[in-house]
Amino acid sequence: MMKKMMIATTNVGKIKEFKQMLEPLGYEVLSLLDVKEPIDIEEDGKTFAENARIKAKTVFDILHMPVISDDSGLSINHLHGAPGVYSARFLGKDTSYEYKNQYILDELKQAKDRRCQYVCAIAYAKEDGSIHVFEGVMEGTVAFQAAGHNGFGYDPIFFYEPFGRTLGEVEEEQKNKVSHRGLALAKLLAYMEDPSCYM
Ligand code: ITT
Repeated sequence: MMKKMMIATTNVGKIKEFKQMLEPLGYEVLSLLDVKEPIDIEEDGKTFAENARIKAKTVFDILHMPVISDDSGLSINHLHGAPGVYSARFLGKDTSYEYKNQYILDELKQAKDRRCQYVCAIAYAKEDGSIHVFEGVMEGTVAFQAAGHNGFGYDPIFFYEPFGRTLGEVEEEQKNKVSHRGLALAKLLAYMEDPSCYM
């Protein structure tokens, strides 16, 4: 029987990546888009880990089933770590990423330091209600121009040196192997297999 896993997100880009990573391992991936009543989550944490915990706990308390949540974002050195935990809300939640990405490119026109990081905190609410958080970081640079239509969000301007391309230009499978989300999820899967490995 397939094991059900609720991903506490409505972000279709995240849902697609979790499906790609978890379905081959025998999980049936559900998301908040499959839940009838919308669940309102107040993301008022100051860190990715805090927000991931808030999302997992809110959804666990309502659905009473194992939950994985993801809080993630892009931190840009030249912008002193922004947009960071505000990545989804940066310049307005409904503003297009075409606009957000162009804004960042313009801000970094004269920048000497183009380094940036994708950070992902995954929180896992277990059946007993305990919550465990795992983090992954991916180092990159802000590209000089947007390229590619794969992935989501800031991927067209996230240049990953080892690939020599932006994440908008690579297949999702390739991204998942090295991404902040892929790394955090790998830690969670190792924990699920052997909880003593994180004691
Ligand atoms: P949920 O809270 O429903 O999960 P959200 O999009 O609001 O969805 P976050 O608060 O965690 O989620 O914000 C994450 C934002 O960070 C996301 O909307 C993108 O702007 C950016 N981001 C995170 N991971 C990304 C990735 O792999 N590729 C591109 N952008 C990413």
